Amino acid sequence: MTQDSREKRLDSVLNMNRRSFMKTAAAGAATTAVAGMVELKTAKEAKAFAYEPYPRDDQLTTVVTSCAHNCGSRHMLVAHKQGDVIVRLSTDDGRFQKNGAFGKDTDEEPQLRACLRGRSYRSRLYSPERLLYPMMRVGERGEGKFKRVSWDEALNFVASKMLAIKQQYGPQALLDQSYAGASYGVLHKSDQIEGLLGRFLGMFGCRTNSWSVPSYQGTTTSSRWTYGTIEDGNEDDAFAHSKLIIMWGWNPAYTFHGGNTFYYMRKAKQNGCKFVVIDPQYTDSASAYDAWWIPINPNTDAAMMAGMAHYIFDNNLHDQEFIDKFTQGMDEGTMPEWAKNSPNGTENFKDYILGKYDGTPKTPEWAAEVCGVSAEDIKKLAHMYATTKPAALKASWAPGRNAYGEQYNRMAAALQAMTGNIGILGGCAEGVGKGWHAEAVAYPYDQYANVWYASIKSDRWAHIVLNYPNVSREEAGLWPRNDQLDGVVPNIRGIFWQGSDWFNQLTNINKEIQAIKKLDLVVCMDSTITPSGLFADVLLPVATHFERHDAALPWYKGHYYIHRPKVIEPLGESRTDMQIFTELAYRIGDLNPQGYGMFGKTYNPKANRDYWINPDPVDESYLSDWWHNKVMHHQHVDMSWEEFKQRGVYKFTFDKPHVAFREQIENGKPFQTASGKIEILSSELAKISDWKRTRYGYHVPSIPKWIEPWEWLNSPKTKDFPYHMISPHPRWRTHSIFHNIPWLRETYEQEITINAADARKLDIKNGDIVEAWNDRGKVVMPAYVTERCMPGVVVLHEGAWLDVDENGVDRSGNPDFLTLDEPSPAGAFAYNTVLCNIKKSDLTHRPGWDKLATARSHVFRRDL
Ligand SMILES: Nc1nc2c(c(=O)[nH]1)N[C@H]1C(S)=C(S)[C@@H](COP(=O)(O)OP(=O)(O)OC[C@H]3O[C@@H](n4cnc5c(=O)[nH]c(N)nc54)[C@H](O)[C@@H]3O)O[C@H]1N2
Ligand SMILES: Nc1nc2c(c(=O)[nH]1)N[C@H]1C(S)=C(S)[C@@H](COP(=O)(O)OP(=O)(O)OC[C@H]3O[C@@H](n4cnc5c(=O)[nH]c(N)nc54)[C@H](O)[C@@H]3O)O[C@H]1N2
Ligand code: SF4
Ligand SMILES: [Mo]
Repeated sequence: MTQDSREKRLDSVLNMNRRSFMKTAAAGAATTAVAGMVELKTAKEAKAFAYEPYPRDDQLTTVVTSCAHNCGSRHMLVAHKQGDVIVRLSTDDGRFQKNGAFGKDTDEEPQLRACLRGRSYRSRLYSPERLLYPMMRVGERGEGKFKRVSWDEALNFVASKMLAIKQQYGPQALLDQSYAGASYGVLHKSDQIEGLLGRFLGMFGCRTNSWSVPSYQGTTTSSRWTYGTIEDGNEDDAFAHSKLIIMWGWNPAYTFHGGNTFYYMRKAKQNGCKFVVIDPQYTDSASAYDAWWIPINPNTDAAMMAGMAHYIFDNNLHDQEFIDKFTQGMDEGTMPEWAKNSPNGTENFKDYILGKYDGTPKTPEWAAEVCGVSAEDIKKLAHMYATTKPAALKASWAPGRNAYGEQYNRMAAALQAMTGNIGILGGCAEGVGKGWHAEAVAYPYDQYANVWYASIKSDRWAHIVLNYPNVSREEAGLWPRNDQLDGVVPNIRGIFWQGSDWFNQLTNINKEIQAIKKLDLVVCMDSTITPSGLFADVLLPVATHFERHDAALPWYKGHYYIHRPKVIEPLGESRTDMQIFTELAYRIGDLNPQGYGMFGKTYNPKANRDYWINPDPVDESYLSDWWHNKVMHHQHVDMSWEEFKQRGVYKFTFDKPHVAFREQIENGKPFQTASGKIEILSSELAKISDWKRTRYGYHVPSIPKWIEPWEWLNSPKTKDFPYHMISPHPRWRTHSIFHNIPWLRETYEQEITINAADARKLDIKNGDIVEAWNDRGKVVMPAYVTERCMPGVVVLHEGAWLDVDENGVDRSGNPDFLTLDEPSPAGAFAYNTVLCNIKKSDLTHRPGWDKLATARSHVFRRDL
């Protein structure tokens, strides 16, 4: 085909009005809602309306699918359709699985019942903020002014810009900021490591990767150092067997970590299990389990744990047999020979705790000064933990999302090991806590995944852009390479967002706002007009998981697969991510046939160019291959792909609960570490002498230690900024997703939680509008005054949609205007290492750009 005729064909293909766009008047008509900035043509009248009338079940067809995103779990959604419109969503009622019957719900095969977010998904699908057409920026970057363009124009613009940037600036100029918005699908994946964007930019030959994960880089690094794997999690049903559950910085009532956690924890409670919560807030989990609440100064968990370890050693309550058999470096007797001559590995953990090296025994009294918990309580908890068997110390990720967060998780692992609670039913070794191993990717990801030319600590991008070329490799957190690009700090000229709202979710947004101005290309691929999208040059509308074919994976816990058929046709002109990357690859090949002639075919080997028109047969083929070759072959599932598609779910049943490291403890299988042991002394760290050449950049002790954070309640900075702000995850949102959902918004307000005594000092009453600020930024929101939060600490949930005024003040109450963009050496984001001040404000809070959502929780709290 000549270039000319191909262009013509594509022209007609790409600009074809394939569907009378909009069976969804709701979506079309209201896309003006981004502060009135986006103007679209009026949509055709709808044949069915997404919200009413309310049809009877026998008038509807039923399709099983799953909910989505990086939300802490993965549940079934059942779509009830009229024509091509979803009019109702329900959830698992037992009947879809093998041998299922209506209502089936057993311990072995519990229902995968959706939470309120999932059940509201219909209003996300048809939301006014839904991105329906490609758009290009017309105003200044960040001004939020866009015009609708054809796919042709948008894709050609991106393809030619990519080529120009790569040619001028080399293979590191484009930054991959894909994240987990769609990481729990098998085929349509957004992810830093296995995602579609990484594969696309890597194959194109121009990619800077973002290696540290916001969720749990401290925890991940700790789990890998200690156990050699992040699969250190039990399945949820194991909780039912615990006699003591310590929820350390863990609030599963809000922040999901698996689908049926609460169900099994309730069973534990019924069996007489005791519960403890260590958290600056008295959480709903604390109240649900009538737990002993131990409020703790944020960022001081490693110190409190060290105090517990001291008590346990001092009273000889540790499990010496377990220590001798399974650990390295817990005490002098478990130190390896080689460590004596290592640059960083001569110390053992017990002697550190007893104060042999620094003259400071880490007694409960010492710890009390640091963490604000009384020595009595530290001793009492240590005693409970060491003498109750089995006991689950579930050390969640938030206390690791801190300066030196990795030390907290390592310290927790030391406690888990010294009490012999690893590899046994009812105990807990988590860490990251990934449970059963899912077959996570469909071909073609197995090939060319994760090729990069520079890889930075993810929240350093703005710092690098603003200071280039005066940035050192350790400041950037560069991952080492074995070639001439080792240590070369990238000159970042463009950013891609796919499955990520990172501009809204990373740290120190004011710095990001400065940095983004300097770039040559910003591309946002999303199904929603997001706060990040407002800072893009090009918005590419992406079909949601209801509008494409895939299979869903559990989120860290759970052992099942859920089928995701294409439930409805893609809304507007949206295309799947896979279609967009495939077509972009072909276009780059058109523009530069010598260099990239095969790009499209290599990127998506099963597809031809007509994939843009109809992706279904190719997607089906990838997925059925995945099911046959991986699920059936590797995991010995005997259900056929056809049957799976017909039922919608496959739940594995195990003959006993899945417990991490059971094999190691029961049968002596080596751990996946260098020594084959649980490494309290990390072999890797012990051998490092030149820190600058590592991805850490700075010294990390080879054993768990308490290290003072940069800012916290005991630092001099409290003179100006006396409150420690933590920013946990919201119950009503998945990060920023669902912020614009009116049904959910009725249940909450983006508010800052403050202790009643602090509020009185500041003359702040419940519902008053307040501002919180530090030297990085200022945010405005209502106050929630309560005694459920300890004095000196304020709580502001992450994920509000940023809304900056002309003075740079964020009126939405997004905590990332106050967070610090300096990660911990091991890469942990320091989201919870924040001091600020707070006062009553005359400024107005703006709860969202969405016109429909209204927060009403204050109505119910008025008389508090
Ligand atoms: N202050 C503070 N900030 C935090 C945190 C904190 O604790 N405190 N937590 C951090 C953590 S742990 C995380 S994980 C991050 C989350 O940061 P993000 O991953 O940026 O947050 P999400 O809001 O989940 O954004 C995901 C985006 O992906 C889009 N998306 C979903 N599915 C698809 C798809 O199939 N294709 C495409 N192209 N897009 C899709 C969604 O519409 C959404 O806009 O936030 C971090 N931010
Ligand atoms: N509903 C909902 N569930 C989610 C998500 C969501 O956005 N919404 N996101 C998912 C994702 S991507 C992730 S990474 C996980 C995150 O899971 P987690 O990290 O467990 O969750 P967080 O909500 O950040 O924090 C949990 C608790 O830690 C407390 N905390 C904060 N700082 C400290 C501290 O320094 N010390 C102590 N002891 N406690 C502290 C908070 O008050 C909070 O109650 O959640 C997942 N689940
Ligand atoms: S927990 Fe997650 S997957 Fe489950 S229904 Fe809620 S938002 Fe959806
Ligand atoms: Mo996360």
